[in-house]
Amino acid sequence: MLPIVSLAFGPAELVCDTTCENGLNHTALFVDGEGRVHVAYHRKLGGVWQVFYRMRDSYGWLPPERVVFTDTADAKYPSLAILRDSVFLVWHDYRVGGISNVELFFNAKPIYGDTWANEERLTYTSSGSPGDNSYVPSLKVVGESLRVVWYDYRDDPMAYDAEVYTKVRGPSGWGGDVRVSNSPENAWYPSFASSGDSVLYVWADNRDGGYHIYGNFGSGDFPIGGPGYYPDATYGHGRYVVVWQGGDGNVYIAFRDTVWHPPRPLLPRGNPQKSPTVSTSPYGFVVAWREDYGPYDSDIVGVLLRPDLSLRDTFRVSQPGTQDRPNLFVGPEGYVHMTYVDYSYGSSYPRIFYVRSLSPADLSERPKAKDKEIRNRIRGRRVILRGRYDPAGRRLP
Ligand SMILES: [Ca+2]
Ligand SMILES: [Ca+2]
Repeated sequence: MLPIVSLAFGPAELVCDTTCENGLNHTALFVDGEGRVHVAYHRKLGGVWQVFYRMRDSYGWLPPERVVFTDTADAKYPSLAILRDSVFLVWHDYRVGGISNVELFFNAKPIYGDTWANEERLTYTSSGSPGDNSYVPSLKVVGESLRVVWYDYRDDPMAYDAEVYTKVRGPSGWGGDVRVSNSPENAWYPSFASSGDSVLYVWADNRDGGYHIYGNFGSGDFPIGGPGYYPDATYGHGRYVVVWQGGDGNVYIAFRDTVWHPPRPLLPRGNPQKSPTVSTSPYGFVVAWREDYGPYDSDIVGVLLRPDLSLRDTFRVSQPGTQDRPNLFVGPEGYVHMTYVDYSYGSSYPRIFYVRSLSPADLSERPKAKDKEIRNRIRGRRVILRGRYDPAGRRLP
């Protein structure tokens, strides 16, 4: 039986309408403490992908800002974070050596600044072999610092052995590149989550023949589950939570409190499920993914989970055609913000939409308490109102 869909979303707002994509890193959306929505994406201009940024404040969407201006080389998959009133972007960029040497770049500006004047190249590997590439960075705030993870072919530029790397930007700038994974084969599409000084890295790893989900707390890789691809991770309520696209077409979830618990399919219902992402909320966790309902219709759907990861509610953002690659951000009040890529104009004409839930993510359990409160108030007023009143409610002498 399907649970009733009850978390509702407001109307979908178009963020970018002409050939734009994002979201493979799950971190192209950020909502700051003032409720401003920040989105990064790449958009095709004259046949070349360039990085853009756009903000929505209480007055609506501000004009898009172009961040990269190299007309001859692609720049793709920006990841975004806000820290201390500044916007930070990291992306992978083809300007140094094209497809033979993709490198990470970084830029930053004040939230209400209008120029991106702090561009910095973040990776400098050049082994001389083709394919010495750094791909799909994911940037997050960790304490008072920024941490980025990505996958990198510097250890085997013939492209059979990508490894996960990370680096941190503290008060004195970016530190050195640190290798995280130790796979004899490819380690792809990393995500991470942190609690205090502890950082869990996760990725898709093909050391076992076919891709499985592996993880690492900074020393020693371990298997988490699989077969699977495209993992995402979060920390909250005393738990590390990992989700991924399983090899059988279901989204899987696994978690660790003091030990790892076995993975399980999250909401198997016969439709292929892809590209999951997970976020902590004040009331538990939120997971969103792409679910295929037919060859030409996919929607973004998801679940609200209690802190113990039991199912509380589901949601579905219905739109004609194919929607994919949801990015999630749950604010401190529990509102669920999402962006996704819409392919309803065709796979060559992707667009980006933004939606926000109409209520916090605890909707399904709060109304009962609220109703009771309201009933009590009404009952109380009836007691007070006993006596003689005119039809407008004025007390008669
Ligand atoms: Ca390189
Ligand atoms: Ca759809």
